[in-house]
Amino acid sequence: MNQPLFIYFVGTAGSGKSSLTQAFKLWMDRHGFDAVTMNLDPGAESLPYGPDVDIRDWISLRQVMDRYSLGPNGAQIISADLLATKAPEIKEVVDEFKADYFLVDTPGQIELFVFRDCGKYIIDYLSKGRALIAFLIDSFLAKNPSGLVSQLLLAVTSLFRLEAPMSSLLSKSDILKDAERRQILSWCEDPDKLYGSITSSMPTAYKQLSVNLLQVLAELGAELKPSCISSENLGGMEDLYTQIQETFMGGEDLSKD
Ligand SMILES: Nc1nc2c(ncn2[C@@H]2O[C@H](COP(=O)(O)OP(=O)(O)O)[C@@H](O)[C@H]2O)c(=O)[nH]1
Ligand SMILES: [Mg+2]
Repeated sequence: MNQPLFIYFVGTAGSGKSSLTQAFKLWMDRHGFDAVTMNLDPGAESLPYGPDVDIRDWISLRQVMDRYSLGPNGAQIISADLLATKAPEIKEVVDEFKADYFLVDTPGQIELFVFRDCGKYIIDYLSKGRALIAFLIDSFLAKNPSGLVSQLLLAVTSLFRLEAPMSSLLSKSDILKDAERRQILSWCEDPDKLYGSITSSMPTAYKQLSVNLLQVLAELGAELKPSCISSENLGGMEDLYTQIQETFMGGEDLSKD
């Protein structure tokens, strides 16, 4: 492959982005694929993997706090904006690797990458046309139907903001009991079931809102139907790999075996 593919792991804080970066890298190594990890979170204190490319080499949250007399939240915002200014230097390092895949761990708080302009800027600068957003839906939050819908809406917002193909993943699926997993997947397949579960204890005034939101999700179709994945037991890694192939190569297998 000439041009590398970039997989951006995006999701709410704690949804498992850093863990999945580590676990998918492990899976790719085991299968003989050439993957490089990249950390884009300047505020990451400890990571479950040693990033090959690390934004902390350019931006230190502590230094931003000291320099601008900010607390951690303000410094996260400035750091996110600084991220875009470092794009040319990051690209130089990226080009040196000559890897097939870059697994990109995005900042802990989703709004820093999705709501500010730096996320789209970085994606376009590093990987225009060669980026997949792997959107993590946290299983723990998705057990509740409104938690699932809120995350699906965030996935739609991310798609809208980042303008790149997306795969949605039900992360940490190992924590779900079989019945819970089936329930979540059936909500994703059947909007009527989801509507029933979501409105059963909802005040009437908000039911129409649910109808409208679920209609938006139904119209967006397959893109948002998650597949289960677990960084704990490596379940679902092959499906993610297949989705990457289908998105960029029309299903052609790039296996090096
Ligand atoms: N059981 C289980 N826990 C996970 C999994 N992925 C992440 N976690 C845990 O969820 C928490 C948040 O994970 P992290 O990767 O830091 O999330 P991030 O904020 O999105 O980067 C950590 O305590 C992880 O150990 C998983 O697949 N299974
Ligand atoms: Mg993280």
